[in-house]
Amino acid sequence: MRNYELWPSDRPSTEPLADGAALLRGFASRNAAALLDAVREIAAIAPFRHMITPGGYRMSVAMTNCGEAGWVSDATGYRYDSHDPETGRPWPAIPELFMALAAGAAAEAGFANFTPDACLINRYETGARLTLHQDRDEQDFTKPIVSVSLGLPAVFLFGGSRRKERPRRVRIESGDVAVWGGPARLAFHGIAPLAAGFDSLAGEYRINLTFRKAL
Ligand code: MD3
Ligand code: FE
Repeated sequence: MRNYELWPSDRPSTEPLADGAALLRGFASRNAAALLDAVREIAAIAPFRHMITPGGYRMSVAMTNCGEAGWVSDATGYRYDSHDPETGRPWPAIPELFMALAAGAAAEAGFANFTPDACLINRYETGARLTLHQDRDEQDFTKPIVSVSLGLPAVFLFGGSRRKERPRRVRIESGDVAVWGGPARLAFHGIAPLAAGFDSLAGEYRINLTFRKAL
């Protein structure tokens, strides 16, 4: 994997989303091309696949991982696994550029020394969506989750700690980074069905990186 320099944002702006959650608009925009190059290198080793939910549904979002632990779903449930079940090989390492970006964004939002060991990579095509859920397969909920949006824009659904609370809708664009920690760490969230479009770097896709401390 070639090494890329982390470029600082050219238009820093932080929007508070909720207690513990911040949206860093454009935080990753100058690194988008390098991040997408790295995603292609990862996917050459651990290909994108549509996982099956424990309920037996094929997810519309295609996924892969890098890091010591990768998030997987199959008929037996959700888990973090050190190996890719499709290839039997360990997940590729998290590139230095990813680590620097995740730690930098977390620090900007008030979470010092964030060292993720898992990076789930989601690929959305037209119509793909993620229904409201909580991320609770990780060991330590005091650590934040950092998410990086690349490619086509999307509508992020951000609810409360109970599923019945009606979610807010926030439009997110390529280069936007969100940090979810503290009281927001277990908030329900999802992605509305992706609208068709074309992005000069990612083509017909939206790519999302979520950095987690899973182990
Ligand atoms: C809010 N991914 O992979 S990232 C996921 O854009 C996931 O692909 C979405 O939800 C995506 O699990 C949204 C934003 C996100 C991630 C974790 C959160 C929002 C969160 C944890 C708590 C609250
Ligand atoms: Fe999630």
